[in-house]
Amino acid sequence: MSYVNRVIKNVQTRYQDQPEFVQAVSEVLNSLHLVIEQNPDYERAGLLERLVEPERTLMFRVPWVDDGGQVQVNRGYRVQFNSAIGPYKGGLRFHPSVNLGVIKFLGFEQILKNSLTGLAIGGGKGGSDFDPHGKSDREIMTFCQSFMTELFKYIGQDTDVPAGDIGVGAREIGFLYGQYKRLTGLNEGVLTGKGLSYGGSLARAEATGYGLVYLTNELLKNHGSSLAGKTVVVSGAGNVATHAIEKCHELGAKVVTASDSSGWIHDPNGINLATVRRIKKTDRGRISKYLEFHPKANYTEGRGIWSVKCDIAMPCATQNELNAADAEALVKGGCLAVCEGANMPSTPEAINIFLKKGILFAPGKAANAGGVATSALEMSQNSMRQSWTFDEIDARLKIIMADIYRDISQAAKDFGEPDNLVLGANVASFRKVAEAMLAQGVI
Ligand code: NDP
Ligand code: 2IT
Repeated sequence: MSYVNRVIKNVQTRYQDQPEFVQAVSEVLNSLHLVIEQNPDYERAGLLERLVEPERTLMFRVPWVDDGGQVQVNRGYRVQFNSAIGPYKGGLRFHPSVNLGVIKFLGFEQILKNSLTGLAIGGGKGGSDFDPHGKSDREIMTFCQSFMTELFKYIGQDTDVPAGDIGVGAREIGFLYGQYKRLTGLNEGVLTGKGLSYGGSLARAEATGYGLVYLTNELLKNHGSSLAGKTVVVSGAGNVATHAIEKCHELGAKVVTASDSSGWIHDPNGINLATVRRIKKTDRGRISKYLEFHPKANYTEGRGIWSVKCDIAMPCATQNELNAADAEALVKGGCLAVCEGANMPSTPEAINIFLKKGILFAPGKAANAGGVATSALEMSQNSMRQSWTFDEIDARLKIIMADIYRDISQAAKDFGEPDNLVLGANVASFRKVAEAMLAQGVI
């Protein structure tokens, strides 16, 4: 059995209770057969075994008191996966579905995504099974303070820099930052996605969604097309989705859907973003409320968003939200490109269908890397005690996304499958991590 297959098999056998982690590892390692064959020294160096084993895994109790005076207990996580390229960097997710396997899949993807940005950031991820839905601001604050009271011991501006992800936005980052400062006395860039008044970066909030659209535009441009006049299906209604919708509209495309974990809306006239923001961001309500403002739109409870006919699909909600049947529906509807805003939103079966049917496909670790790249720009500004303008950061983001597209398509060409950007992204990102790990010895 080949080295790659042996490592995949070991991970599969050992982590049967972590299906998302096994899925992410299998996808990446299956792209690496040729690179590994070309570099026999990798096996002797145990490179893949080291890559799939986090440098450090932290799990901790997060006790907090709810508004009724009842003590609640959640579990906190931080997986410091790989620091070969730089300090651990990656978001925190607060969602009831969070468990060790989910955080490990996100951390593993993050190593490779961060490598693609070309910036000096390693991979990490964390979070909790805490559900922010329906909690008061005081409960959110109390939870964040308790979470940070344990986490602060292990993070720092040069060691591990968390940020937001699902359920963690500006409000949560503010509470986490305040508690870190209170415990350490340090005003340092230990978190990214901070508010502008205390060290945050302009354009960080926009960066993932905008970056996704910039990369999509590069992809289309290189295939003789553009976003102008295209119909786009976006899932989600959070940070990534809303900024993707905004930039799509700016570039002349029409986004006709948005969704949350309850269901999805279809507005053939084009999604009214101000309404979505009012419902989801200001009121923290359900997307179904959209109909009260736009009665001609449709709301469907549950799944089914990918049955809407479109030119471009952008899954921006969560992992495995787009399966084989959804992929078939997109192909049937004449979809041209699928670009992932979320982390691992397409199942392996869905990706195989896209690749087989010649749909342009940009995997999340490349397409959504604009967020973490801009986090690294926030770290730079914090270290320099400077603030750059929105336009400066947006211009850098555009260049970073164009460079990522160039690097992954070049790697795909180098390995004989020019249209396979899954292969391109996995190989291009892995090569840099592998080189850094080899250079630093057995650690
Ligand atoms: P938000 O919390 O801002 O928004 C998440 C959205 O997805 C909400 O609309 C939420 O609905 C929906 N959602 C969450 N879980 C589920 C689920 N299990 N089923 C269906 N819908 C769900 O998160 P982000 O926009 O930040 O993150 C979205 C995706 O993008 C995630 O995969 C994240 O890892 C990825 N990502 C985020 C980056 C960032 O900078 N924020 C960077 C790169 C990737 P509801 O309101 O009902 O919870
Ligand atoms: O998945 C991701 O890249 C993020 N949630 C952003 C991480 C970050 O450190 O900005």
